[in-house]
This record gives sequence, structure tokens and C-alpha cells, in this order.
Amino acid sequence: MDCIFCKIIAGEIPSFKVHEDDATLAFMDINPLTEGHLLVLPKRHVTGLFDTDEETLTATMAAVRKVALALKGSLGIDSMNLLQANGPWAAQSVPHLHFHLIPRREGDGAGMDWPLKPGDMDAIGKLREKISAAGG
Ligand code: DGP
Repeated sequence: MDCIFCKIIAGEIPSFKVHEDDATLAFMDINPLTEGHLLVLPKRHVTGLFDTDEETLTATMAAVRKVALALKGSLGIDSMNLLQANGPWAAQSVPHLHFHLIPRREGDGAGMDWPLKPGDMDAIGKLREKISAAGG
């Protein structure tokens, strides 16, 4: 399979590994948004959240928590964004499920905040019905 993260998992491409267990791997992102930015992913190849089985996701989230605590303890941060992209319009560039752990510091300029503007309550209510009826 031509997946860059599967190649990293297989050891065919080097990475700065932070954590590894039977089901997951964590390594430093080579294009860090902030200092300490790293990725946590399952070893099983799944594209994203939509095609992930629960067991794989559970193992990955446990690793996310473990690595987040290591980030907090080692870098002395008290803020972090957890980001996970699904599909091209969400800016997913590597189609292997992964969670970005992005340490945040005062004034780091990394963004990810958006202006809060009131939504259309009728439209929000209709969307809630549609999503809830689909099993949400
Ligand atoms: P996303 O756009 O959410 O799919 O994020 C993919 C991330 O993966 C991006 O921040 C850069 C990182 N990345 C891409 N190729 C490599 C690689 O070969 N090694 C490492 N360590 N990170 C990579």
C-alpha cells in the first residue's frame, strides 16, 4: 500500500518516535505548526474517522491521552489543540487516520480560533433532527 504513514509504521521511512505500543504509534510532525507538534495514529490502516472500527479508535485515543500528558509534563504547556482531519475539504493530506497534538502557548500566532457569530436557530434545529435521526 502506498501510504507514507504505513511506511513509517513498518520502519521503511524514519521518524522521531515518541510512543509505540501494539496498536498505535506517535511521532513528531515534520511540518510543525508549533514547537512539539506531533501525530498519534493507529498501526492499522484506516483512512479516517468514517471508516474506523471502535477498537482501533479506542486504542488510538488512549495513546492520545498518554502522549498529551507526556507533552504537558515535558514541555510545561497548559494548552493544546487536538485536531483530526477527514477528507480533502477538511485539509486532510495523508489518508491514514491521525490525530495532531498541537501545543499552544500565549501569542504563538497559530490561529485556529474563529469569530463567534449567531447562527440561524431554525436551520440549527432542522440539522439536529436530521443528524439525530441518522443515529447521532
Ligand atoms: P493532515 O493534513 O491532517 O493529513 O496532516 C498530515 C501531517 O503529516 C502534516 O502535518 C505533515 C505530516 N507529515 C507528512 N509527511 C510526513 C512524514 O513523512 N513524516 C512525518 N513525521 N510527518 C509527516
